[in-house]
Amino acid sequence: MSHYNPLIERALEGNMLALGRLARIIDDGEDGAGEIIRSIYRRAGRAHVVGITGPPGAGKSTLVNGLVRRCRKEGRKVAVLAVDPTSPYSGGAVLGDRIRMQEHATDPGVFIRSLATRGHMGGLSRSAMPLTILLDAVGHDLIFLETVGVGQEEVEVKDLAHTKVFVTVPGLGDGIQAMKAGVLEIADILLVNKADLPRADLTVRDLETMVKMAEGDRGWTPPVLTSVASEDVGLAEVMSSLTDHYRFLLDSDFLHAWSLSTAEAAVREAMRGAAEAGIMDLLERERAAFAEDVGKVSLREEDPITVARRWLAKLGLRDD
Ligand SMILES: Nc1nc2c(ncn2[C@@H]2O[C@H](COP(=O)(O)OP(=O)(O)OP(=O)(O)O)[C@@H](O)[C@H]2O)c(=O)[nH]1
Ligand SMILES: [Mg+2]
Repeated sequence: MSHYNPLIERALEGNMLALGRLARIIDDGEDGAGEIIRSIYRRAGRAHVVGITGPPGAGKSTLVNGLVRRCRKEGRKVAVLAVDPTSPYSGGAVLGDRIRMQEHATDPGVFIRSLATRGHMGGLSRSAMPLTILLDAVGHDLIFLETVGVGQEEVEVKDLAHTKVFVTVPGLGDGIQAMKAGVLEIADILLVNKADLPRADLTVRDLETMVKMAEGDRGWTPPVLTSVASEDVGLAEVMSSLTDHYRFLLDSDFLHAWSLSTAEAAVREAMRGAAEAGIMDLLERERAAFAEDVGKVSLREEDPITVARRWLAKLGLRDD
């Protein structure tokens, strides 16, 4: 039993304030985060997690806003986590996304949060995984993760999202960029947004050619779709492609394999976190003895490796 249980109970009943508080505890990396995950983990596993990745300004937030609107019409509960790697120092919300999503601000069926990456390499904030588990556990049917894809960073989205949508816009060299970033290997849906701009058809053709060339044994050929997110054009097709892909995963072995790999990532991450916390606690408790050893290393009476191993042995992490 965790003393977060009353809060968790209320969040499960649909209380947005309670959910917001739990999300904050997790996002701030407070000690309670682990307790919360332990309490709710078994309830998760029902949400369809969708990654929306693409270059800055491609229209990702506008698209998500439109998709959320559609989901709400069907009565589905939705959550949006937007990751903003461009402002690592803001440590919190991205104003622009808030404004664009304002339409849903008072809707209790929509949970929206912006996360800063806080320097964690890999395109997603470290709290993205536990937050996804929380949002899943309290009954969101769909969870959108919006991330800017520059270079390889978005690849980590694959650990969290069942369905990865790569958004691009008409213009020179888009297709080539997508190839470079290894996007085609992980994208499940390719979307040319801003199809109202010139040369959208060329971009579509480029991508279609590349999809054909990259065809592997995934059992799923990524469709190349077009949209004008700002005019709500093409979003019905995106929505039905999302559903098709999820159904494909459910009907194949891929979901099982995917669950195993995310479970492994979660356990590894939890181990890393626990080991780190154990080390910090130990050094805090035995500060004087540790300072003494550090002194020896600085005087070259001992080497850092030997000293580190001796300290890890106290935690049972090394026995040699
Ligand atoms: N012409 C046109 N403009 C669009 C379309 N979709 C979005 N926009 C505009 O493009 C701009 C950027 O849209 P956002 O939704 O903020 O793009 P984003 O990819 O979320 O941007 P970042 O989060 O900053 O990476 C806004 O001014 C939108 O109104 C579209 O289909 N056509
Ligand atoms: Mg955005």
